[in-house]
Amino acid sequence: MKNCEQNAFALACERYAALNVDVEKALATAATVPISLQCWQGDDVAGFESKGSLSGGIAATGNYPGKARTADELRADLEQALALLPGRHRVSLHAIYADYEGPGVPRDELAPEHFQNWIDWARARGLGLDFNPTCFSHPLAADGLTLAHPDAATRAFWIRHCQGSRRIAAAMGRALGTPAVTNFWIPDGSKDTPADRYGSRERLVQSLDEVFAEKISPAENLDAVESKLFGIGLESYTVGSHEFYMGYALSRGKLLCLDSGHFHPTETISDKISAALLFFPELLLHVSRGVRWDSDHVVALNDELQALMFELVRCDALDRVHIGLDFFDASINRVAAWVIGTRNTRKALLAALLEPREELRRLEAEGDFTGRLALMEEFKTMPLGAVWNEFCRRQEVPGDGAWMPILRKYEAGVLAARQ
Ligand code: RNT
Ligand code: ZN
Repeated sequence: MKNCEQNAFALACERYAALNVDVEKALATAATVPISLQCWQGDDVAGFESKGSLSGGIAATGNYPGKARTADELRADLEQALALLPGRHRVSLHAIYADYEGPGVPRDELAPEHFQNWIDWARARGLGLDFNPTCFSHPLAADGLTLAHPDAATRAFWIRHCQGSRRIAAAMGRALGTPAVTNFWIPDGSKDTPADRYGSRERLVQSLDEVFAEKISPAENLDAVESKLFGIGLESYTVGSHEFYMGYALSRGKLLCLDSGHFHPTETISDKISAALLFFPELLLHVSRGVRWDSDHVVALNDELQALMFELVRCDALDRVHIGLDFFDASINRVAAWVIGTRNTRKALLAALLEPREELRRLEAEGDFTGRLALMEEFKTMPLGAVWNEFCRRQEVPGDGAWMPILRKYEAGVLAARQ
């Protein structure tokens, strides 16, 4: 078997070399690009704050056994997932995952000390951390409005929470020596047609300006804002639409976050990358998979994921685009969901790095669109799998076909004991 795999890799290298593709270079780059794992896949976006239910127009469906109930369990699950993932990683935390002893702290009083356990854990494992204020699953977000709320006191509460979140993120960035990307996503919108859209959007601008008033070094924290098309129960209007945040982020020097599940079904974020990169120094991605009403299915190795990774590589933008994951599925083994979605993301990245870019550009420049199409199509059946398994071997993680047995053991041992 070992010999077969080595032969398969050697043959694959020959095929790519014939197209002038440097496989070694692709392997080296694929290993260094960080992918940020969303902590919330581990427990259906529940967090440790209360027993309240998930709100904000998002939903995790399913009740697969074994979900993490404590920060220690969540970290154990993350470690199991990370052990099966090649390449560099970060972990993205939400404010509701604060981990501390003693009485509960209101969200607008959360501070770096409530995340010290996470920081210590990340430092010990060489992981960077990213952060998200949690503007949902809370009584003050019950009517679907937070930073755009008409009530000034409610708005002020969420502003304080978002301000505190930036300080928490900066502490993480400082402690770990790599800036945390703090992503601001709010659910604000309405189920039915509003009479005054301008007012709520104007309030959101004012709230965000207050949130970002404090100067924080980009060496410690980077702010991103995330748009959305609609949420469940918020079908008619979203305050933070794509145009809203394009304008806001551009005028305020913030990162634009593009979530692949947040646009019309035939509208893809892959096409937005090159346009946005001409105006934004940096972007954040929420790599996800929209299926009908749900924007958060586990990332599959499909055409859109591949198109997205092609764009990052073709635009030479791997150092300007932060890759974060954003899916949550409670209907399958949650640790496996991380592994499947993350491996797919990096596999698509590796495929993009193996693209015969120069040859395709040459054909395009010469107006040979027939040749371009022929090569793009034939590229799809190039021996990516052999290169991927070699990549996993060098990164000292199991190749395809070899990680699932490890996870089944983890499920039978650790997860089953959580009943
Ligand atoms: C919701 C947004 C947001 C959340 C996370 C949990 O539609 O995509 O990014 O999924 O913050
Ligand atoms: Zn998202």
